[in-house]
Amino acid sequence: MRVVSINRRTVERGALAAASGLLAGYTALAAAELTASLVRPQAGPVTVIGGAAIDRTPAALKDFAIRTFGENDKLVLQLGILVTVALLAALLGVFALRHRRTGAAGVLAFGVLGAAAALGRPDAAGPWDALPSLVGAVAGALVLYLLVGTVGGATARPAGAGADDTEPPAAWNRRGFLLAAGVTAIASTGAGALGRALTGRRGQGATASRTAVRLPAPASPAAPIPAGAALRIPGVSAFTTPNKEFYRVDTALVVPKVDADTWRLRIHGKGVSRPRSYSFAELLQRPLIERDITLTCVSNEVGGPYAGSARWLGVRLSDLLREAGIQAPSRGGRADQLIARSVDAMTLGTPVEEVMDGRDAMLAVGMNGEPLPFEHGFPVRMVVPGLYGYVSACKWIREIELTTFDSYDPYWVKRGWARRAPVKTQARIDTPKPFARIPAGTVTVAGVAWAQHRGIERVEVQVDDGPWQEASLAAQATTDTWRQWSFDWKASSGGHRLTVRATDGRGEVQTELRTRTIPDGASGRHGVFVTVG
Ligand SMILES: Nc1nc2c(c(=O)[nH]1)N[C@H]1C(S)=C(S)[C@@H](COP(=O)(O)O)O[C@H]1N2
Ligand SMILES: [Mo]
Repeated sequence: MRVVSINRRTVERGALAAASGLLAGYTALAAAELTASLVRPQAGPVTVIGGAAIDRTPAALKDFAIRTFGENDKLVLQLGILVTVALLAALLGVFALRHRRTGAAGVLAFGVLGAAAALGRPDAAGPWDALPSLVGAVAGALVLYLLVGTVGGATARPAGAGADDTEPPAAWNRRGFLLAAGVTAIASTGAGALGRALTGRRGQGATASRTAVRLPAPASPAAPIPAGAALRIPGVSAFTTPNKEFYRVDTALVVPKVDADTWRLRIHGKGVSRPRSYSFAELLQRPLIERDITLTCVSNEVGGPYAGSARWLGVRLSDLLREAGIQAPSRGGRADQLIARSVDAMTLGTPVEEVMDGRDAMLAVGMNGEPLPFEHGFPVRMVVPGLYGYVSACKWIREIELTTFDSYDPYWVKRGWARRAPVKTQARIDTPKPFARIPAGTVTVAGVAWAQHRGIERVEVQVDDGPWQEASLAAQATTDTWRQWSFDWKASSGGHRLTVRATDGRGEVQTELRTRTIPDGASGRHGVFVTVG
């Protein structure tokens, strides 16, 4: 009986120690959050460790994460970090039962790791960025040391270690522990909430600057969208994607909130005879172009959701480059790569030739009639028709540097993606959905197809292994936008496979060759299985 009672007390102590560890971890994160709100929200430990993890994730794993978790991938990553911190904290708590000082020192060691991650971020603002992790760790270590102290340092010897050993009196008292733990939990929750509130207030200047923006009318308006560009078939992607539904792909765990009033864009580098810097107001005073352009992500699987079309308003990028004295490489310009840098230290590399070949490459300030949403790059982002987002669409841009493909690899290229990446021709079946059950009779098969800057000339549908049949095309708004299509299918009972393929404006049929998204975008044809009857 006695042995059993010793074990129970040991287990009880262990549980309380683990709880102490959890509380210490919670306190550490809360204190770090509060400190980060004063220093820089992006310097918080979860954000810097998450950022470091994103940067080190192999392309294949990142692809898997995007495929599996979609736009929730960042949430999953952050939850993963929290679960890991909780596990480590609980373990440290149990460990601290026997080695109180070393346990507390362990918390400090994790703080040092967090601080190192903070200082190693490409957008680190300075030594202060280490502070959130360090302050959090000190608070966490103190909590662990004190709470485990109330649980009692020495544990009972292992069962059976000697029947005559009297068990040490329970050094902890349940009430004392609960009181200390309760106070800690409340204080930490308060600190965390205060931190979040302060972080929210930091973004107020940026929010106010966005609210104050009055977008000027374009000097060169977009051509009206032809009435026939939208087929109005239920289930087909809207021709213009509302901002709230527009896909979002980036590495930012905290959406940058940039104050447009202090924002500036610098243009410099190879072949720049007149380095330039522009304020947001200066950009708005220039003649603006307005264009419908479909944006697609290189991580989009065949049939995937990472494509969207918007009406962009912005400054023609080639105008700014010419002002800086830059020539296209085909005209003897020395720089063939344009590196766009964002406020969060992302780098994207775009071919100068494409930007200057007459297409509507722009520094966008407006998206569907409003200033860019923060998630989509406020105050200014790049948009280049015909190129995947990762080689063109820099959000929260702050700098353009002219260089060469030989001398510099931007962020994604360092991680295995191609230096140059024109958008591949794709057609997508939006309706019926994969594995849908539909009644026999006439079924409208419909979706969108895109081959930006080449245009879509033709879309065909194949039922099972039958012949390719011509789909009807909606009007083509511009070659830079996607095009809706539909096909009336006389569906007979049974299981069927529907496959679609597009032909671009140059007469090139979309390949059936299936490739992965890495290194330069997925190819292959979208198909869905459906059951009729
Ligand atoms: N600063 C920054 N800009 C960025 C990215 C990023 O991670 N950081 N991702 C790029 C990628 S991969 C794509 S596909 C587009 C997506 O733009 P959206 O989120 O507005 O749809 O933004 C591009 N611009
Ligand atoms: Mo992308």
